[in-house]
Amino acid sequence: TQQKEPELPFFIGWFLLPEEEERIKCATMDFLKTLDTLDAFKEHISEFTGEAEKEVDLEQYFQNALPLHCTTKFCDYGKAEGAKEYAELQVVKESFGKSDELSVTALIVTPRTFGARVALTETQMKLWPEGADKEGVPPALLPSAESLPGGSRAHVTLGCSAGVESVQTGLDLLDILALQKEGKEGTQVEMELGTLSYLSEGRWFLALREPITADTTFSSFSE
Ligand code: 2AM
Repeated sequence: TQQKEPELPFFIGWFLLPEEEERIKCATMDFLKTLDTLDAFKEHISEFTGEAEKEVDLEQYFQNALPLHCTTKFCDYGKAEGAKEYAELQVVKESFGKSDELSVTALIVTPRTFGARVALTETQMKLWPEGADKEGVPPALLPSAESLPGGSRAHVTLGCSAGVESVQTGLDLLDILALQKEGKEGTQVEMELGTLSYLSEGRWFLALREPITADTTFSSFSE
């Protein structure tokens, strides 16, 4: 008899509990509402709209269809490199269905993506695949990705602009972190949630004064 291989999911990661999802969505939407009214943001509005003077409603600008989560491994139903090996790791199998708390330490906004930076704990790093920070990173961004500590790419995609895929959020995050490391921060604005920095070309980074924590379940998603 033929033994059918168990199918691999679309992706694996930490999924926010429904009530947490609502809370995070509200808090981050409030931030977007404030951001697009700031003079500092309006000064660079053309980087979002393509024209100066035009207004943008960031809440409409970013869309997200998936449940809020932090991807550990994009498996693509087994087509992604290393998917099977990852799913078979003892630590992955043991963690399935378990609760875990994620800590969000910053928010990023670019013309392409809106995301939350996740600071992984040492234990959570055990679920972060080897080489995940560099996977599929465009050559121009690779030196940056390699210069940052492991887990730097960890994030929750909160939204993407029209036609942009969510994989872009992690790349935008790496890009911003590398610029910060080089000391390329421009304008800084103090906000209720923390310090907002502008990093040119429509890239914004909000370092949260207090991390936002969220309860999650380590699980998988398939469409
Ligand atoms: P995200 O983690 O930035 O949100 C389904 O597309 C999910 O898998 C999304 O959460 C997406 O991005 C993530 N994803 C898609 N392609 C990926 C890739 N090549 N590497 C890492 N994550 C990917």
